[in-house]
Amino acid sequence: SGKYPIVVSTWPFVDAVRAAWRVADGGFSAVDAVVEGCSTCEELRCDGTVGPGGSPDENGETTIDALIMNGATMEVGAVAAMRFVKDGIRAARLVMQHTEHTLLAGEKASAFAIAMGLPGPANLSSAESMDKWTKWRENGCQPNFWKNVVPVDGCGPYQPKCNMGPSEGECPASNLMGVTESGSSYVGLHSHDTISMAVIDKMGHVAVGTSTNGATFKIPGRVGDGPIAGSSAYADEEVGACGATGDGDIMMRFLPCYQTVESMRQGMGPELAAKDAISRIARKFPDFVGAVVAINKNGEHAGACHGWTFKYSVRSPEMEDVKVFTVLP
Ligand code: SD4
Repeated sequence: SGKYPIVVSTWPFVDAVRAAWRVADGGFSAVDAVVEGCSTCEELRCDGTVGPGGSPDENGETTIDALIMNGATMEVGAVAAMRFVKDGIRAARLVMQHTEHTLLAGEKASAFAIAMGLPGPANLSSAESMDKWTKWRENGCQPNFWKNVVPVDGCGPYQPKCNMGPSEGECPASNLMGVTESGSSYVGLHSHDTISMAVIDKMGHVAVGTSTNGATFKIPGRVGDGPIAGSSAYADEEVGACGATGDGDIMMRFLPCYQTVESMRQGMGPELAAKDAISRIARKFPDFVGAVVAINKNGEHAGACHGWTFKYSVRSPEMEDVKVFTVLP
């Protein structure tokens, strides 16, 4: 029918959506279009938080989390905490298309991608990422992602504020010894965005992909929601697809994209399904910041968000160019 192809992406990543649209409009598969769209954002370093040279971790290193899912076959490929290869979404596709695995992590994810022909080993740091990191250290290393610890020299290493053995339960307030409670803070969240993109191709096949540097100044080793199927993205071409962005540490506990797609399967429209998935998280974590965008097989799309204003981009046959939609919390 005339309603396909359709491309939907988190944020105003207009160039990425255009790139995916050209591929899908040319008759190529949803998977190809998703790879083209997400890798465009990696090359452009969208928002300074996707691709090489983006958000550094506490050690100043930039890593990549990426995922691709084929909603026709339910195959998934993903890479987590990949440090030496710039092409996150292409590495994820290699995992999906050439292995029986779903997720490769760390240095071995880089080694796999290089062995399969992607350029590397490459340094993912840039002048911008090192500058961000230097400023963060000069400003006392806030915000960070620790709770109940004492920084030994102001920027780590860190020690537990109290012993939390199995019988001791929660860290008692009396043991906090006057140390400023920074808690886990997401003040910097607006500077770490994810591209999560869904495509329905001309044949009606659906795919999704995600690529991100994860959370800015994360603890090294942290893996976010980016490479987790059902969390940052999900596609089932019987129903539709979903992409997510935001505070992945919390969102990945709720699999909001799986929730959204399953709600659409049960008959909810994209808007209700997206809102329901977000409100399930907000009920438990009222301070969380995040958003999902959903699309069903009729081409209806909607977003829902909490804690920030969300924007998503769409290109469909009835549009002249990419349109950006704004969603209020
Ligand atoms: C993460 N979800 O790693 C990503 C970051 C993000 O907007 O999307 N921020 O938690």
